[in-house]
Amino acid sequence: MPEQAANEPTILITKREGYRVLAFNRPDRLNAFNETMHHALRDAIDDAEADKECRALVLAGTGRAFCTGQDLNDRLAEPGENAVSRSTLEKFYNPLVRKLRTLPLPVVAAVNGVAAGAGANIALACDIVIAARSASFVQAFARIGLIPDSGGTWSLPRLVGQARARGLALLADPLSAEDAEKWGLIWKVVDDGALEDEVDAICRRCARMPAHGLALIKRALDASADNSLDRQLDLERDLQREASADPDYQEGIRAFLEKRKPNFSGRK
Ligand code: T3D
Repeated sequence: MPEQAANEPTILITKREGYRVLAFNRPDRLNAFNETMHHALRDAIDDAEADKECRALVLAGTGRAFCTGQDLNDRLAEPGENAVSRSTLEKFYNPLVRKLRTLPLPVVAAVNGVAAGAGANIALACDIVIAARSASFVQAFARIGLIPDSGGTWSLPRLVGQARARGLALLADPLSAEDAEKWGLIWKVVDDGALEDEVDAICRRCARMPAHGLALIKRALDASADNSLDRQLDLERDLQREASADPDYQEGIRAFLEKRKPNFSGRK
């Protein structure tokens, strides 16, 4: 594959009606992250969040990969030097995962091809993960002496249980999209040619739903990972009060009783 031009954007932004697609765009490196791409992604997410017309966000990859995590070309250290002391975890990966989880709109990972290293765990940090049948997920870290990061050690056991999380992390074998769906790691696998349409349909649907309600659902589900049932019940009470104070709730009820489609008010 020809070397990518230096001035080529590392994140391609496509604005669609009601949502945005942010595509990793370093295909010659299977969309591995360099600093420029980290900055571009952070700016693109902030920009999408600020745009109240944007009701869902998609992360995707150009070329044959979704994203393969850190660009390892930037990680060869001199003898005696600690490559990870220069690591971008604190600066980029951790804030990115926190941002995806707390963003007040649904984030969809459209996994078009291999998702490896931090690329796999960034996909898993999204709210809905849809993968093309030819895609795969690789916790590649153990192959190079690292541990799963970008939330992998947190999300994997919660999604697939300890036995499978340990197998994936320690053996670093690729998991096919079909198995990822069977294991409950992702929402859905679709034929390669159907990925874009499937993601488009989901985002359009999200864009018509009660925006504040969806944001509160994300908050409740995220908090549940660390809460007792007792604390979660209290949180549900509080968030339900907040949800029901939103005009969208009344619109939802009216539309149901009048047997018509609701017309929700959007992000405020
Ligand atoms: O340092 C810190 O800040 C800590 C943070 C760490 C976060 C991380 O993500 S660590 C994990 C980094 N990622 C990996 O270890 C994955 C590396 N890639 C692979 O293992 C394989 O490429 C895949 C299994 C994903 C796919 O294999 P395959 O055979 O389909 O493709 P390939 O031939 O290996 O890759 C194609 C090209 O992409 C190749 O370049 P070339 O030979 O055509 O010039 C390859 O070097 C390049 N590439 C793929 N992944 C990366 C990469 N180049 C740099 N960094 C990559 N991550």
